[in-house]
Amino acid sequence: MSQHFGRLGAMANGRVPYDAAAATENAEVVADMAKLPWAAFGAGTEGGKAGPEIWKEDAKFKERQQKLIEEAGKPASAAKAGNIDALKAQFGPAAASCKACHDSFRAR
Ligand code: ASC
Repeated sequence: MSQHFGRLGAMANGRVPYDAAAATENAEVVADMAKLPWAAFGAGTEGGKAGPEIWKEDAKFKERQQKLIEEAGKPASAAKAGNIDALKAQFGPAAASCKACHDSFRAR
């Protein structure tokens, strides 16, 4: 996820030239992947890089999931529509939704 989000960010932040096909491809992977991790945090899966708060703060964890799914989906729609300005504007909030969950729930 980080790889694909990073490629998108390089374009959104102008570190590499904007490539519409690459932006769409990477944004779609990000949007799809944002929906996938959650089944891996069920009962009995505690540990690894996941902080113990995940299993103690269920409502907050679910709220962060929904936020990621929502925010990480937007750049894909913008990329498909060829709307670079929207994609640039949406990248920051999508990154913030990654960070919000990591700050609260990633093991330190
Ligand atoms: C990334 C990545 C994250 C997020 C986060 C945003 O590219 O791997 O986890 O962006 O750093 O703040």
